[in-house]
Amino acid sequence: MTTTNDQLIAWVDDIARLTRPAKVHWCDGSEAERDQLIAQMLASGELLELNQDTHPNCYLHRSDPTDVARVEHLTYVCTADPADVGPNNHWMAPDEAHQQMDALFDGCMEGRTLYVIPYCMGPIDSPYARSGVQITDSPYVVVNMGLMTRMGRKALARIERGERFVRGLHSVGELDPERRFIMHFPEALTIKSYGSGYGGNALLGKKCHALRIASWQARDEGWLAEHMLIVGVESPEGETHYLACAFPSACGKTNLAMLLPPASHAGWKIWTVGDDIAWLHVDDSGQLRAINPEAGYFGVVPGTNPKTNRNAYDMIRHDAIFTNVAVTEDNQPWWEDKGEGTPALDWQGRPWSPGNGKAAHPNSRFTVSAQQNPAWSPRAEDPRGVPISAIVFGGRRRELAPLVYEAQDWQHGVLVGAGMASETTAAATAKVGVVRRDPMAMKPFCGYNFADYWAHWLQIGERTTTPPKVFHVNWFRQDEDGRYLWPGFGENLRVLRWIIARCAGRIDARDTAIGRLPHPTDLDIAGLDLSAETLESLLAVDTAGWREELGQIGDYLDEFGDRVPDALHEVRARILSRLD
Ligand code: GTP
Ligand code: SPV
Ligand code: MN
Repeated sequence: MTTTNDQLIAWVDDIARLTRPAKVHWCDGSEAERDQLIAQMLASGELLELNQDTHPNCYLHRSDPTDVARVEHLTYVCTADPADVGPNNHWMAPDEAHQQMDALFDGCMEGRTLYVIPYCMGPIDSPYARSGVQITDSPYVVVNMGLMTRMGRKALARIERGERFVRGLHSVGELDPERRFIMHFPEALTIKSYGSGYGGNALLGKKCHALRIASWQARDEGWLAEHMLIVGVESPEGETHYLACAFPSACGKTNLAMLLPPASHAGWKIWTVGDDIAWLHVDDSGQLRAINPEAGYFGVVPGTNPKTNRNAYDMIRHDAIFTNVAVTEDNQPWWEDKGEGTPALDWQGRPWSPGNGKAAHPNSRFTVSAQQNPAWSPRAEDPRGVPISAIVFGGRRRELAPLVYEAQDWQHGVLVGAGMASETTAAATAKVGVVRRDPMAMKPFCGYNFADYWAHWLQIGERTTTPPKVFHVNWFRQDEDGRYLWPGFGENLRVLRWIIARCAGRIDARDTAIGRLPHPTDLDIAGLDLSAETLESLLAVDTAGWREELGQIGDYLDEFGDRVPDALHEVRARILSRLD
């Protein structure tokens, strides 16, 4: 297989000349191709077979121990004007960046195969979908891209019809952290990634294309590319509302997107449209709609068990790739809070010993096709996407942020998003558990200046007939002993019900300085082991704490100077005066 697209041929030739592979393989996305790659990786040891009786077609990949998560300090956006990327990104001049990267790529594929992966982000026949081609020397990346995107012949056909495509060049290189960089050139629709084989660093369709490059394109073209799950909530009466929810990495998107209603909620159904990325457009009638650009899940494994997420637990029992989990004596995958079994070998393949830390890496992941999700929405392939009733922001906050509150209006909602903060997690290689600002959960992913991004959000609201309501949730409040106050997981449906009742105008709310909160009697907590005092503290507004928080949000906005839209300063002043 090759292509009729001359530009694509010329680019692949250029890259082959630079990287000097032994072979070039054009990926067609077929099952035969995938089976051949898996066989090849089993032979080379890049994949290990898991217990095929308990976990048919499941494999384990152990990544290099220095290469286990995204590397934000090595991730750059390279544009002509540094002001365009803002203080939220690392910047390098494009010429310098290309020079530095091309020196790394020089001859790096000698003796290896160069794979050409045409892929499509979004339903293949959607006007909102976008194309890309990734070049890589990693068969693991090829197989993962096959699960995560619409990959191969059909994607190439779109490009051959003349559609522009994002060019992603990737090599695992020497997996040397000193020779590792993830560079984006949004003005040239180009990505160059060297020295990592892990997740968002290496599966370029995901964070590099569908967020960093796409957010830049979306600003120019009038849409949004967001770090959001998309979920449909169907009531027993058969009414479905779709919510788009932005939570930072490892803060519960996959879990909420495929939530299993608890026994107390017979008749309720949850439909997953997406679990990590949403592309949002205002349609001709002024309605906000969302598609999921991805076709699979690259999800956090630890914590997945029949009680927290039965759907995910069942989904990853067959045809899944595990990265950096432990294994049991009989070669089943194992992870912390799996709820059964004991580890024999840890994620690095060493005999397990508690002295060596966790058995599974905290950022160990599964890759599966979305079609394996029992809650996969029939609307997930709808080329026009689904209509969005509400935007929900959320973070991991031990204190302060209540269980749920509603913004006063769209402008306030944009401030709530811009002021988001969350504790850092193992999804990136930095200290875990530190509260940091993570606007719209996009701190690591917005490909341009946050100030311009907030202005763009304000404009999107103006283009809708009625902007969706905006909410903020926090499943992670803790008591002094570090115990979670809210049960979370399936029980989060109780909060979604309140959100939907608000969207449908069926329920009243308690107006406070920071926004609208549920009257305690309006949140259905029947059957939960939750005292009145705990509920009260989950729904309390700590005035002094919020005054301090809004002060910090003000300082944060000031880091972005006079590009910050006035409206955000005005709303902040309004909230502050309400707190006095
Ligand atoms: P990325 O894929 O990194 O973008 O993460 P995500 O937002 O999809 O996070 P995910 O759903 O995978 O959850 C991450 C971790 O949070 C897992 O260990 C979950 O078990 C845990 N978690 C998810 N939802 C809840 C919840 O409602 N309460 C509590 N306490 N933990 C949760
Ligand atoms: C995240 O870190 O938000 C992820 C995992 O979803 S990765 O694909 O590695 O970015
Ligand atoms: Mn993510």
